[in-house]
Amino acid sequence: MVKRERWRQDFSGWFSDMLQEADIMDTRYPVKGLYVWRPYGMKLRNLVFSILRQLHESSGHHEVLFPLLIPETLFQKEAEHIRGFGGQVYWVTHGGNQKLNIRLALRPTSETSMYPMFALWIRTHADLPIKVYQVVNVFRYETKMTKPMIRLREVTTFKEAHTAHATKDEAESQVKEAIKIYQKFYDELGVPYIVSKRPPWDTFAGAVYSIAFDTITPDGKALQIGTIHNLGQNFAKVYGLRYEGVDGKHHLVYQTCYGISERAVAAAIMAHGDDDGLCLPPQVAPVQVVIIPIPFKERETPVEKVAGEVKEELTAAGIRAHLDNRDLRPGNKFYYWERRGVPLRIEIGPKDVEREQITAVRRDTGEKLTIARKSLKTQLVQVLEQITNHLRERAKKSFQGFVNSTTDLKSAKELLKKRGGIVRIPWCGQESCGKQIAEKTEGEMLGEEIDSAPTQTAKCPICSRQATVNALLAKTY
Ligand code: 5CA
Ligand code: ZN
Repeated sequence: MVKRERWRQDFSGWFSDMLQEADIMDTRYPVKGLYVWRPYGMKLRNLVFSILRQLHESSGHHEVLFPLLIPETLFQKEAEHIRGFGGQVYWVTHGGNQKLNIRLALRPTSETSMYPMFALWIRTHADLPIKVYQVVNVFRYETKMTKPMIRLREVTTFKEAHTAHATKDEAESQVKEAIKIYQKFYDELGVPYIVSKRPPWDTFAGAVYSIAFDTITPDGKALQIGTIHNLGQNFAKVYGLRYEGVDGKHHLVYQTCYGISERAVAAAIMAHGDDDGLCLPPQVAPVQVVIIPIPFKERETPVEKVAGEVKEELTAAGIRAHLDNRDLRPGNKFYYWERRGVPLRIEIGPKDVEREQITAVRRDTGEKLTIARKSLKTQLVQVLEQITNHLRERAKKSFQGFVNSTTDLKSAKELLKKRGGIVRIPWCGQESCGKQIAEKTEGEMLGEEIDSAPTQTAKCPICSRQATVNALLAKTY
């Protein structure tokens, strides 16, 4: 049985203790909203983002790297964008003792640094599409409560992709491709999600519309773990992104952008953890298999030597294996690696050596397996795959328990209050009704669910007109 009392009831405490205990982050850095990645956390972060990089590369995105500083003159150009981000920008005002003529913004996101350069790169239709991404730090002076990995003032790992296209249709398809990329990414991590189109009042600053991925925290709140924005021609107009078409005329481009931060790492940690600590999906576990020799003083058996051989064998097979030969009691080592979420522990004692076998213990189920040395590699690969699937299914089940449907406001409010999670309710799609639905249920409107439709007879609970979409409501993080 998985123990998930504290994980559920004091998720916040569980999460911050885990970051510290599992050597993920040090949260004691003396600036609010800034934290330190520690070695094990850094490895985890890199493995998570290598999946995302791979998905971008294989779909024709190219990596770039833009400067951190953006001159105020460029930053201020898109009126909506500055209205949305203005209050969150850190400004560099001095160089040494010299006051700068033009203040420099620490990028809160990179539209305003990238697009003026895109304008220089785009001449004709042959220069399109542009599909680039970078993984950088961005700064946002967040005023809501900061939280390690979840709400940062320095987002250390911001994967932002930016595209430019000749036509509106192409930009529209790009949004669809981005949704697919994010689906694959979170499916790989076994992180459950729901996709919705944000309501107009919650659209990204400067976008035509925004699509968001939300997961649900163990304590029942919605957490936005990625967004995709169709920017239309809003930025193209102000930064002059024009191309010469086959018709010999000049046209404005259409753009999209989409981003995921280290919140994705937090999402993976929270989706799979339990009261004993982290429980990492094998794909991103810095150590996939830990080998712990169990020597017996009275008996002379080559336990250590065999453990070393097993480690070599697994490493050669491409498995991230670690041999823990520290001078500690095995029980202490078990605990140590359990907290860190290593998917599989191998124990090798004198009996195992004699019988040419190993004992393996799964982190997710606690199940003990005896595996013959000669079939070790193939069996372990299979077990790791079983762990991956089990974690994904378990997280999905827990998520589904948090998504409820209803048709009336009163029960929506009750559900949000008692069970939390996400509540699905029919909506006519009008802004004024949407705002009232949120108000009357004391929830936040995530938006209209993608790939879902209300029944033919469903009515908007405010105006009683026929519902055209399903609204998603939640308490948010
Ligand atoms: N330029 C666009 C797309 S790259 C953009 O900035 N979109 S965003 O503001 O929605 O950010 C993308 C994702 O980054 C969000 O969905 C959220 O998951 C994450 N994020 C945003 N702000 C923070 C923050 N302060 N700390 C951690 N993650 C954040
Ligand atoms: Zn309505």
